[in-house]
This record gives sequence, structure tokens and C-alpha cells, in this order.
Amino acid sequence: MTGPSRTDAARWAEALARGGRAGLARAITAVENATAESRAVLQAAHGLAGRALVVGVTGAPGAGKSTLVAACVGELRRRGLSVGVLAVDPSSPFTGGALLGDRIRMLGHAGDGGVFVRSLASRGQLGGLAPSACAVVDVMDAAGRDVVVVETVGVGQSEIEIAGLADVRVVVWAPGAGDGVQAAKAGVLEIADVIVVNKADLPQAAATEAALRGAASWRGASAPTVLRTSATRHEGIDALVEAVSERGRATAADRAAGAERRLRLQIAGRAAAMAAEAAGRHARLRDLAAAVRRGGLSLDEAAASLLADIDGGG
Ligand SMILES: Nc1nc2c(ncn2[C@@H]2O[C@H](COP(=O)(O)OP(=O)(O)OP(=O)(O)O)[C@@H](O)[C@H]2O)c(=O)[nH]1
Ligand SMILES: [Mg+2]
Repeated sequence: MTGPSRTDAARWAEALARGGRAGLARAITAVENATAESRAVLQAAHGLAGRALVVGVTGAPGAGKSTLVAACVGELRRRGLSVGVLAVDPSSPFTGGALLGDRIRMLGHAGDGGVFVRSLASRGQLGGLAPSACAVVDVMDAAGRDVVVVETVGVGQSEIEIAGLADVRVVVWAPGAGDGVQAAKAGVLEIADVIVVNKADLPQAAATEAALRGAASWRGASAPTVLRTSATRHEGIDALVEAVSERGRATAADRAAGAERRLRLQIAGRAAAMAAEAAGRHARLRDLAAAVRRGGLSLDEAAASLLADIDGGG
């Protein structure tokens, strides 16, 4: 079927464009493990990406993110949209993904070709998790998934990372969990487009919702949408999907801008990894360490000097 003149990237582009689950799974595995094929996969993916709505879902451990994502997947399928889900868990990537997969299976999406779930392994991610997540998102996007949902456990940094990765940022909150002050501290109020108070079947949900809405009001017109759900009772899911769609209504140019943002993150991530590697085996490292020890240079000055050397090819 494939002639000898066809490039690997063109073959992958064709495989991804077909949108099948097997091809998508193989492509992600190649990217994740940086196999010989990964370059061609990424070339194909980056050429095709820029159509999916990318939704980031973050929040404290146990807030109900996975249960909520699974419920939303059901609602998105009812709306005829294909979905890719990526579970990013820096602490336990396998159990996190498996749990999410279990929940989606429980909802009867196991045999549904319109749902594709994957977890991101944390090994070998020198430039941080975000660039790797971006690459997988691009592959799902390229494979024609209408919506790509990325679940990350919110532990400070990942909320910030998700801000660059997603087109729409959803922060999941559990009732009573520190309310507004805690949210402000976590930086959640700056990055959220939608704040969900999940477990609305528990006491305090309304008070928490009010506190978060008040705490986010300083953003004025750009304040996040705040709403309540009960993922286990399937309450408020429709409104949540609607709010995300509303926020995600975008032109083709906006989607392309999202893909370009993810590409920039990937390049910067790789550059950071390369610089770290070059710095770690640089001949001047010993002298710089000695200078820092003597007090002649600060750590930052030594690092800047090393970077300048690497930059100059030294
Ligand atoms: N009462 C109640 N419990 C819920 C609700 N949603 C989720 N849970 C429960 O909360 C627990 C954690 O749910 P998960 O969906 O795994 O939460 P998570 O935020 O994905 O957790 P991590 O990925 O480990 O950070 C489970 O026992 C869920 O059944 C809800 O709406 N109401
Ligand atoms: Mg989870």
C-alpha cells in the first residue's frame, strides 16, 4: 500500500487521519518511549494538530476529578463528540490512569471507539511533564478527537503548567476544602476558566461555591464560571459541559494558536533538558563550583556564566 517514495511522517499522518484507536495507541507509545518512530509521529501530529478543544482539569487529590471526567465523557458522547482523555499524575501515573480508565469502563465506554483513555508515565521527562503531555495531546488532536481532556493532580506547579497547555482550564474543588483563601494561595483563581465545586451532595457545597465566587470576583469580566456538580449522582454534568463548551467556543485561529502554544512548550521543554544535560557535563563546572564555594560568585551568576558558555558553543 505504501510506496517506497512515501516518507514515514506521511504514513503516520495517514494513519492518524484515519482516527482509529490502534494507530493512535501505537503513535502515543512511540512518542512516550521516544522510539525511532517518534520523530515521524510528531512531525505528522504537529502538521495536523490545531482542531481539538483541549480542556485541562486540575484540583486537589481526591476532589473527584476522574469521576467527574468520566461523567463528562458520557455527556460529550451524547453530544456526538469524540473524546481523548489523558491522565497525568506525577506521583503515580499508572494507578491514576488505571483508575480513570476503570471509571470510564464502568460507565460503559469500554467498547466505544469514540473514547480513548491514556495515562502518562513519568519516566524520562527531563523537561517536566507539561511538554510530554503536550506531545500526547497533539497526537490525540491530530487523530481527530474533538475534545481532549487532560487530568492532572493540582499540586501547585501543575496548575500553572496546565494553564499553558489547555484552551479551557477547569479547577475541581471539594466542599469546605479551605474555600477561597486556600484557592487564592494555590493560584487557582488566576488560571481557572471554570471552577467546579464537586461533591455537591455533601454539606457546605453551597457555602464553598459562594466563597469561591466571591474570591474570584476581583477578575471582573474575566471571572471564572463557578458551578456545583455531584459526579457520583450525575448532577450538574450537563451544565459543566455547557460551560466548558461556552468558554471553548473559538475560531479556527484560536485553536491553531492553542496548538502553537503547545508546540512552544515542547520546544522550550526540550531546550531545558538539553541545557541541563550539557551543563551537567561541562568542563567549567568544577571551576564554577569552586568560585561559588569561595563566595566569588552566586549560584545564579555561576549558572548564567555556564549558560553563556553553552550558548557560545564552549
Ligand atoms: N460524595 C461524593 N463523592 C464523590 C463525588 N465525586 C467523586 N467522589 C468520590 O471521591 C473519591 C475520589 O474520586 P476521584 O474521582 O478518584 O478523585 P480524583 O480527584 O480524580 O483523585 P486523584 O486523581 O487521586 O487526585 C472517590 O471515592 C469518589 O467516589 C461526588 O460528587 N460526591
Ligand atoms: Mg484522578
